[in-house]
Amino acid sequence: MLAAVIAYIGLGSNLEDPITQVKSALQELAELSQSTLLSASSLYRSAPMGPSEQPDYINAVAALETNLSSDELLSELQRLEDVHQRVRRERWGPRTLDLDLLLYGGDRINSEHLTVPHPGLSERNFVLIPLFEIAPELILPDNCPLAELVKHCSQAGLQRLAD
Ligand code: A4P
Ligand code: MG
Repeated sequence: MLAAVIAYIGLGSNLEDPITQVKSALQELAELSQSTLLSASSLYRSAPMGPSEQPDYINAVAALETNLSSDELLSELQRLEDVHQRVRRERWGPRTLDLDLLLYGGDRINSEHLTVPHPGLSERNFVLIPLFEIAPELILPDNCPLAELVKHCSQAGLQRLAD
Protein backbone atom coordinates (compact mmCIF):
# COMPACT_ATOMS: atom_id res chain seq x y z
CA MET A 1 0.00 0.00 0.00
CA LEU A 2 1.16 3.55 -0.72
CA ALA A 3 2.20 5.69 2.23
CA ALA A 4 -0.41 8.28 3.13
CA VAL A 5 0.09 11.72 1.64
CA ILE A 6 -1.68 15.01 2.21
CA ALA A 7 -3.52 16.27 -0.84
CA TYR A 8 -5.19 19.64 -1.20
CA ILE A 9 -8.38 19.91 -3.22
CA GLY A 10 -9.85 23.12 -4.62
CA LEU A 11 -13.64 23.25 -4.80
CA GLY A 12 -15.60 25.67 -6.97
CA SER A 13 -19.22 26.09 -8.01
CA ASN A 14 -21.30 28.83 -9.58
CA LEU A 15 -24.54 27.11 -10.57
CA GLU A 16 -27.54 25.47 -8.86
CA ASP A 17 -27.11 26.73 -5.29
CA PRO A 18 -23.30 26.85 -5.13
CA ILE A 19 -23.09 27.00 -1.33
CA THR A 20 -24.99 23.72 -1.03
CA GLN A 21 -22.93 22.18 -3.87
CA VAL A 22 -19.66 22.97 -2.10
CA LYS A 23 -20.89 21.89 1.35
CA SER A 24 -22.15 18.57 0.05
CA ALA A 25 -18.93 18.02 -1.92
CA LEU A 26 -16.97 18.50 1.33
CA GLN A 27 -19.16 15.85 2.93
CA GLU A 28 -18.50 13.52 -0.01
CA LEU A 29 -14.74 14.11 0.26
CA ALA A 30 -15.00 13.13 3.94
CA GLU A 31 -16.48 9.80 2.81
CA LEU A 32 -13.85 8.93 0.18
CA SER A 33 -12.27 5.51 0.56
CA GLN A 34 -8.73 5.23 1.94
CA SER A 35 -8.88 8.90 2.86
CA THR A 36 -9.51 11.18 5.82
CA LEU A 37 -10.67 14.77 5.54
CA LEU A 38 -8.24 16.70 7.74
CA SER A 39 -9.63 20.19 7.37
CA ALA A 40 -11.68 22.47 5.18
CA SER A 41 -11.45 26.23 4.71
CA SER A 42 -14.28 28.68 5.04
CA LEU A 43 -16.39 29.24 1.97
CA TYR A 44 -15.45 32.25 -0.16
CA ARG A 45 -17.46 34.18 -2.70
CA SER A 46 -15.30 35.13 -5.70
CA ALA A 47 -15.71 37.12 -8.88
CA PRO A 48 -15.52 34.85 -11.94
CA MET A 49 -12.17 34.39 -13.62
CA GLY A 50 -12.69 33.90 -17.35
CA PRO A 51 -15.96 34.88 -19.07
CA SER A 52 -17.46 37.62 -16.88
CA GLU A 53 -21.06 36.97 -17.95
CA GLN A 54 -21.46 34.22 -15.36
CA PRO A 55 -22.47 34.17 -11.68
CA ASP A 56 -19.97 34.60 -8.84
CA TYR A 57 -18.31 31.42 -7.62
CA ILE A 58 -18.23 29.82 -4.22
CA ASN A 59 -14.75 28.43 -3.56
CA ALA A 60 -13.10 26.46 -0.76
CA VAL A 61 -10.05 24.27 -0.21
CA ALA A 62 -9.87 20.95 1.64
CA ALA A 63 -6.94 18.95 3.02
CA LEU A 64 -7.22 15.20 2.61
CA GLU A 65 -4.93 12.53 3.98
CA THR A 66 -5.10 9.72 1.47
CA ASN A 67 -3.68 6.36 0.50
CA LEU A 68 -5.10 6.73 -3.01
CA SER A 69 -2.58 7.32 -5.79
CA SER A 70 -2.81 10.68 -7.56
CA ASP A 71 -4.52 9.01 -10.55
CA GLU A 72 -7.00 7.22 -8.28
CA LEU A 73 -7.73 10.45 -6.45
CA LEU A 74 -8.29 12.34 -9.73
CA SER A 75 -10.75 9.62 -10.82
CA GLU A 76 -12.61 9.92 -7.55
CA LEU A 77 -12.80 13.71 -7.91
CA GLN A 78 -14.17 13.34 -11.43
CA ARG A 79 -16.71 10.81 -10.18
CA LEU A 80 -17.88 13.31 -7.57
CA GLU A 81 -18.14 16.01 -10.26
CA ASP A 82 -20.35 13.60 -12.19
CA VAL A 83 -22.49 12.98 -9.11
CA HIS A 84 -23.11 16.72 -9.12
CA GLN A 85 -24.17 16.38 -12.75
CA ARG A 86 -21.42 18.65 -13.85
CA VAL A 87 -21.95 19.79 -17.39
CA ARG A 88 -18.72 20.63 -19.18
CA ARG A 89 -19.55 23.30 -21.68
CA GLU A 90 -16.89 25.89 -22.25
CA ARG A 91 -13.43 26.38 -20.79
CA TRP A 92 -13.67 28.48 -17.64
CA GLY A 93 -17.44 28.61 -18.10
CA PRO A 94 -20.05 28.08 -15.37
CA ARG A 95 -20.23 24.71 -13.57
CA THR A 96 -22.12 23.04 -10.75
CA LEU A 97 -18.93 21.60 -9.27
CA ASP A 98 -15.26 21.73 -10.14
CA LEU A 99 -12.77 19.75 -8.08
CA ASP A 100 -9.11 20.47 -8.76
CA LEU A 101 -6.23 18.48 -7.34
CA LEU A 102 -4.06 21.39 -6.20
CA LEU A 103 -1.25 19.51 -4.46
CA TYR A 104 -0.44 15.86 -3.87
CA GLY A 105 2.17 15.73 -1.11
CA GLY A 106 5.34 17.31 -2.48
CA ASP A 107 4.91 15.66 -5.89
CA ARG A 108 5.26 17.35 -9.24
CA ILE A 109 3.25 15.52 -11.84
CA ASN A 110 3.04 16.21 -15.56
CA SER A 111 1.08 13.46 -17.25
CA GLU A 112 -1.37 13.67 -20.10
CA HIS A 113 -4.34 14.07 -17.77
CA LEU A 114 -2.83 15.43 -14.57
CA THR A 115 -0.71 18.48 -13.78
CA VAL A 116 0.26 18.98 -10.13
CA PRO A 117 0.68 21.52 -8.61
CA HIS A 118 -2.45 22.72 -10.40
CA PRO A 119 -1.31 25.29 -13.00
CA GLY A 120 -3.57 28.06 -11.65
CA LEU A 121 -2.56 27.62 -8.03
CA SER A 122 -0.05 30.42 -7.67
CA GLU A 123 -2.08 33.20 -9.27
CA ARG A 124 -5.66 32.57 -8.13
CA ASN A 125 -6.67 34.37 -4.96
CA PHE A 126 -9.71 32.07 -4.60
CA VAL A 127 -7.23 29.17 -4.23
CA LEU A 128 -4.35 30.84 -2.36
CA ILE A 129 -6.36 32.51 0.41
CA PRO A 130 -8.47 29.46 1.42
CA LEU A 131 -5.37 27.25 1.19
CA PHE A 132 -3.48 29.66 3.45
CA GLU A 133 -6.37 29.57 5.92
CA ILE A 134 -5.89 25.82 6.48
CA ALA A 135 -2.14 25.47 5.78
CA PRO A 136 -0.35 28.73 6.65
CA GLU A 137 3.06 27.02 6.96
CA LEU A 138 2.85 25.18 3.64
CA ILE A 139 5.91 25.09 1.39
CA LEU A 140 5.15 24.37 -2.29
CA PRO A 141 7.08 21.72 -4.25
CA ASP A 142 9.24 24.46 -5.82
CA ASN A 143 10.26 25.44 -2.25
CA CYS A 144 8.27 28.68 -2.35
CA PRO A 145 6.44 29.32 0.94
CA LEU A 146 2.70 29.73 0.41
CA ALA A 147 2.87 32.81 2.68
CA GLU A 148 5.07 34.55 0.07
CA LEU A 149 2.50 34.04 -2.68
CA VAL A 150 -0.30 35.20 -0.41
CA LYS A 151 1.61 38.35 0.49
CA HIS A 152 1.68 39.39 -3.17
CA CYS A 153 -1.85 38.33 -4.08
CA SER A 154 -4.71 40.79 -4.40
CA GLN A 155 -7.86 40.03 -2.44
CA ALA A 156 -10.00 41.92 -4.95
CA GLY A 157 -13.32 40.24 -5.66
CA LEU A 158 -12.90 37.74 -2.83
CA GLN A 159 -15.11 37.65 0.24
CA ARG A 160 -14.97 35.12 3.08
CA LEU A 161 -18.45 34.00 4.07
CA ALA A 162 -19.47 33.82 7.71
CA ASP A 163 -19.80 30.23 8.99
N1 A4P B 1 -6.37 17.99 -15.11
C1 A4P B 1 -5.03 18.18 -15.20
N2 A4P B 1 -4.50 18.49 -14.02
C2 A4P B 1 -5.54 18.51 -13.14
C3 A4P B 1 -5.60 18.77 -11.74
N3 A4P B 1 -4.49 19.09 -11.03
N4 A4P B 1 -6.81 18.70 -11.14
C4 A4P B 1 -7.21 17.63 -16.24
C5 A4P B 1 -7.93 18.39 -11.85
N5 A4P B 1 -7.93 18.13 -13.20
C6 A4P B 1 -6.74 18.20 -13.82
O1 A4P B 1 -10.58 19.65 -16.41
C7 A4P B 1 -10.04 19.30 -17.65
C8 A4P B 1 -8.98 18.24 -17.44
O2 A4P B 1 -7.95 18.75 -16.64
C9 A4P B 1 -9.46 17.01 -16.70
O3 A4P B 1 -9.96 16.05 -17.57
C10 A4P B 1 -8.19 16.51 -15.99
O4 A4P B 1 -7.69 15.33 -16.59
P1 A4P B 1 -12.03 20.16 -16.33
O5 A4P B 1 -12.30 20.36 -14.87
O6 A4P B 1 -12.92 19.29 -17.10
O7 A4P B 1 -11.94 21.53 -17.15
P2 A4P B 1 -12.11 22.99 -16.66
O8 A4P B 1 -12.18 23.02 -15.17
O9 A4P B 1 -13.20 23.66 -17.42
O10 A4P B 1 -10.79 23.66 -17.16
P3 A4P B 1 -9.68 24.16 -16.30
O11 A4P B 1 -8.68 24.84 -17.19
O12 A4P B 1 -9.18 23.08 -15.40
O13 A4P B 1 -10.41 25.26 -15.48
P4 A4P B 1 -10.07 25.58 -14.04
O14 A4P B 1 -8.64 25.98 -14.01
O15 A4P B 1 -10.51 24.52 -13.13
O16 A4P B 1 -10.93 26.88 -13.87
N6 A4P B 1 -13.54 31.68 -11.25
C11 A4P B 1 -13.64 31.68 -9.90
N7 A4P B 1 -13.84 32.83 -9.24
N8 A4P B 1 -13.58 30.51 -9.19
C12 A4P B 1 -13.36 29.30 -9.81
O17 A4P B 1 -13.32 28.25 -9.13
N9 A4P B 1 -12.96 28.12 -11.89
C13 A4P B 1 -12.77 28.10 -13.20
C14 A4P B 1 -12.34 26.85 -13.83
C15 A4P B 1 -12.94 29.33 -14.00
N10 A4P B 1 -13.20 30.52 -13.24
C16 A4P B 1 -13.32 30.50 -11.91
C17 A4P B 1 -13.21 29.27 -11.22
MG1 MG C 1 -10.99 21.92 -13.26
